[in-house]
Amino acid sequence: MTHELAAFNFTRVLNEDPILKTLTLLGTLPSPTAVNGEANTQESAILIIERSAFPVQTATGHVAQRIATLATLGKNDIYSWWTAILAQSQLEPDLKISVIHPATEAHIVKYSKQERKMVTETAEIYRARVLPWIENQPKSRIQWVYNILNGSKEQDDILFRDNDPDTGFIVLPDSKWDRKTLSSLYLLAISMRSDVRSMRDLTTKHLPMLKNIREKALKMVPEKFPGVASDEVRLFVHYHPSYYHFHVHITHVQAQVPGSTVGQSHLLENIIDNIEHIDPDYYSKINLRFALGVNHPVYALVTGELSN
Ligand code: M7G
Repeated sequence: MTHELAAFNFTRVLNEDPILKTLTLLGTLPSPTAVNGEANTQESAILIIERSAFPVQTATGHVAQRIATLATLGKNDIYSWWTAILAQSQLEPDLKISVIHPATEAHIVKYSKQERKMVTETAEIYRARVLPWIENQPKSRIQWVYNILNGSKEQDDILFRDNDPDTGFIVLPDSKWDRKTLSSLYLLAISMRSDVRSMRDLTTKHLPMLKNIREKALKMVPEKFPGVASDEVRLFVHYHPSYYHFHVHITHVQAQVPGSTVGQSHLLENIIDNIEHIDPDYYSKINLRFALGVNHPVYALVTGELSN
C-alpha cells in the first residue's frame, strides 16, 4: 500500500524510549515542491513513532479479543507472562506518528538522545546571553503558531477562542495528543498577544491574560470533555519552551508529559501567585534551575563563562 511515508529513506535512529514506547527516526522525504517532474530533492525528515494507547473498549470488543498469537514466557503458580501479536485491525490504529518535514538542525538536536544536566540560568545570564539568542530565533520557527492565530491552519480543531487582543487565546489539541484518550488529554492555549516570548517576560500587565486563560480553560475542559473534572486539569508553562510565543499546556493531571524535563514545567497557578503576591517582576529577577539537553543551544549560553 502506498502512502506519504512509503518514500521515507531511513538515515539513523535519533532516540528510543522503551517506557514511552517511542522510536524517533531521522531520514529523508522528497520535497513536496519537487513532485512534478523536477529532480527528486530529498529533505531531512523526523518521524516520531509511538505505540497507541489501548482503548478501554475497542470497536470490535475488548482488546484481549484481538490477540491472534500468544507465546508463553513463563509460568509460576498463579502467575504467567506472555508475548502476544494482535490481529490486524482497520479500526484500531497501532501507531501514532508525528512527522517534521523538512526538519531543521534545531529539530534534529531537540529529538536526539542526549545527556541532560542541571543548569542555573541567572537573571544576568538571561539578559546578557539568552535573551539575545531568543531574539535571534527566525520567525519561521513559530510559523505554525501564526498559522493557527491567522486562521489558515487547524481551524476545524479549535475548541475555544477568545479574540481579545490583550487577554485572548485559542485552545486546540496539542499535536502530541491522540485525541481520544482522556487520561492523556493534551491541549494547548496560544495567546493572541505576541509580546510574551517566554515566562521571563511575564509581569503584572499580563495578569489579566493569565487569569483569563486559567478561568476559561478550567471551565472549558469539563464542558468539552465530560469525564475530566476541572480539578483534574493541569495548566503549566515550559521554561525553556521550544517555541517562543506564549502558550499554556493544558493536560489531564495523570498525563505523562513526554520530553518534559526536571524543572521545565511551571504551574500557571504558581506563576500568577508569584507575580501577584511576591513581585511584579518575579520572572525577570529570579535564577531558574532546570535540566537541559547538553546539545540545546541554551546549555552553552548558560554554562559558558560570562565575560563583562
Ligand atoms: P513548548 O513548551 O514550546 O515545547 O510547547 P515542547 O515541545 O518542548 O513542549 C509546544 C507545544 O506545542 C508542544 O506540546 C507541542 O507538542 C505542540 N505543537 C508543536 N507544533 C509544531 C504543533 C503544531 O503544529 N500544532 C499543534 N496543535 N501543536 C503543536
